Amino acid sequence: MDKIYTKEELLDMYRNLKFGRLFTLKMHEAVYKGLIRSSFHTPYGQEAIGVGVVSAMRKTDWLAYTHRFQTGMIMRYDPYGFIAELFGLYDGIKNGTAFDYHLADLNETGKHILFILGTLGGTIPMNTGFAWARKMQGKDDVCVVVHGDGGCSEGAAYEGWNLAALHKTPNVYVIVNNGWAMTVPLRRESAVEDISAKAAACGLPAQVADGNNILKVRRVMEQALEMARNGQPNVVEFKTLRWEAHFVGQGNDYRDDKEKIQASMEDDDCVKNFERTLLAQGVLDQAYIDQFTAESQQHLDEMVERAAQSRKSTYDEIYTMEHLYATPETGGKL
Ligand SMILES: Cc1ncc(C[n+]2csc(CCOP(=O)(O)OP(=O)(O)O)c2C)c(N)n1
Ligand SMILES: [Mg+2]
Repeated sequence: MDKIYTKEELLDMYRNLKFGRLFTLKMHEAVYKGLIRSSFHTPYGQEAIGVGVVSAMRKTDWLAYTHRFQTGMIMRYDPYGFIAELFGLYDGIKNGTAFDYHLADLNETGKHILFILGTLGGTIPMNTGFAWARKMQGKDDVCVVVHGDGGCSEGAAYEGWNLAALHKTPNVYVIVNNGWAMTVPLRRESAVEDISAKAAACGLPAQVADGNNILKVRRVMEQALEMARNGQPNVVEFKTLRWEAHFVGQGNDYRDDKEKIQASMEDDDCVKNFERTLLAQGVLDQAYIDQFTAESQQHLDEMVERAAQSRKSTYDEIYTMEHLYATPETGGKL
């Protein structure tokens, strides 16, 4: 039977989901205002995956995220620090040196964010190794490695999955199958529609679920985490659709599935669907939605204004940053 969540758990998921959508809209606007000068990869349409996955995880479980996983990341990190980091400014989580894609926090008492590589696919074997090391150390935390459909078409992914299945590393591999990798549709990158079938061929149990239904995402993820904690690495594939271009400003002319996008926006919007479900169950009412939306928008406006006032890190500050370089000032340690 499906797990039943408490009202507080449901409201918590809702707030994170709605805030994630509003955050995306605000960052989209920030690109056009010239406040974000790196690429911003909008997660429109797939926000439920970030929220569902992170809400199922323990804070001590490790997360290797992707460039389109912002809704999960702002649950782990203070959104203000994340915004200032996106703006490349001193107030950012890594003082504006990592932007949104190269944050890592391997401190035992920190945010448990794993290293990720800009080279797609490589994150998978690297964090299979990390999980293997944790197992050898006798820890019971799970390493969740998120990847897109495109990233899973890189050879490195299969090396990682093979090692995981063989050595029973405590990993859950999350595949966000949104039908596109940059300008390449799924049908031109993979002969198999369910990418997870390829992980299954390596010996990993696989589940496929609707990524636009936050409750399904969370339930499937909870099962996957339990399985991994009990010694069985596995893979979950969430089906969704990328609504926009790869990054803000790319343009969407190459998309040949505009009708599908339209239908998804109208009938399969993860935020609207969850709102409808919670309204029908009486967990919240329209007044709650309106008030939360207004408060979140104000909060986002204030954070953007404050972040925009932050300064850039100086050369000397960057050079001596402990989290970037091992220097004489840090005693040669990272
Ligand atoms: C090995 C490699 N090839 C190409 C790129 C450039 N690149 C960055 S993101 C991306 C598309 C990724 O698609 P997917 O994994 O499906 O994630 P999505 O953008 O859909 O979330 C590409 C091709 C890269 N970073 N690494
Ligand atoms: Mg993709």
